[in-house]
Amino acid sequence: MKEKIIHVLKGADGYVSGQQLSQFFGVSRTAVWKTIKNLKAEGYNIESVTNKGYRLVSSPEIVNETEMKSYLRTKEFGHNIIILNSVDSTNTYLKNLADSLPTGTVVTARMQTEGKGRLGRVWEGNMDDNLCFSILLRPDITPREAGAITPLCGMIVSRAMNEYFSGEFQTTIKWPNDVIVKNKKICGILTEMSCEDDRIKYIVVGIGINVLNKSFPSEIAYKATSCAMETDKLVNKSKLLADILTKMEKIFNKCGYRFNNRYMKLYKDACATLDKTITFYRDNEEIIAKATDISTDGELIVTLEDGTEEKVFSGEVTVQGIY
Ligand code: BT5
Repeated sequence: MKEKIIHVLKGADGYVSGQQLSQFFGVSRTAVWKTIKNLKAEGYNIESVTNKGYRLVSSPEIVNETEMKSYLRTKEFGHNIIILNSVDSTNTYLKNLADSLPTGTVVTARMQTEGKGRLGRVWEGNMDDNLCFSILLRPDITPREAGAITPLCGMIVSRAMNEYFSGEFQTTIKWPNDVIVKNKKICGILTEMSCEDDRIKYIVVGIGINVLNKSFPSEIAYKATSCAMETDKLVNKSKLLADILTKMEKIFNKCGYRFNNRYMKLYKDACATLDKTITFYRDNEEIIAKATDISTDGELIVTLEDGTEEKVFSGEVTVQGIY
């Protein structure tokens, strides 16, 4: 009922009367009034004027279940959502409960006290700066194949953000999975999994998007950016989250969870590393090469200065002009 009323108020040009809403949904006017009261308690600013009805003035600035679901177009992803004020890490929280939760469950928080990057690194973010969330997946793939999930999610987030921020800014991907805007990182992804024998029990994909940050700690200021630093457009985090989950379910259902040929064009189109000069380390030796292609497993194919080709599997590459 809450989602339905919000949907009508959003689509309305002006006021909608309690009478109209009660007739439309076949409920009493008291039921409408109670629902509006609950929506206000959730942070919706709804104006009520006698003899005119209700008008939606603004939606909550933090992720809100009703708001998110009013945009969500999925069968599974995001239907079960846990919204927290503060948590150590949404990934850790979801992993601890994963065995008892349905696939597609999402955990999001206004603040992480121990936001994690890969290899024990830290993911920075103050209260309400980030849209940070984790999603629980149970794909039927092997642990080795799961290496594709992070870059695929990077590509999906990049596409969803490009649609959301169309005309404002464009994102691309720094191989394998940092989402970047004008050579600076706007989103990081951390995938963690639990396996049994050679099968995956579950995968938790954690996504952190810098939304409202106005500045960053000095160590990362040169390579980090946020939506607020790139555009004045107000960001509805609930919609952005719903858009990402909708795209994620659609693409995974259509193309699967393996890095296959169907993904190749989508990934290459999003990847800013190709055709650039890169630096990587092999046995502590610094190597300069040109990034020429992506392999069917998602590795970066590079051409060394002597013309030989090599595959770079993961880890740190510095891309000229990026970071
Ligand atoms: C990542 O690791 O980029 C993965 C970040 C995943 C964060 C999400 S938030 C929801 C979920 N819960 C968690 O606890 N984590 C996930 P990595 O590629 O290792 O990059 C980490 C590096 O990025 C750091 O060492 C910094 O240099 C830089 N960094 C840290 N915070 C940043 C930020 N807010 N924006 C841009 N760069 C940042």
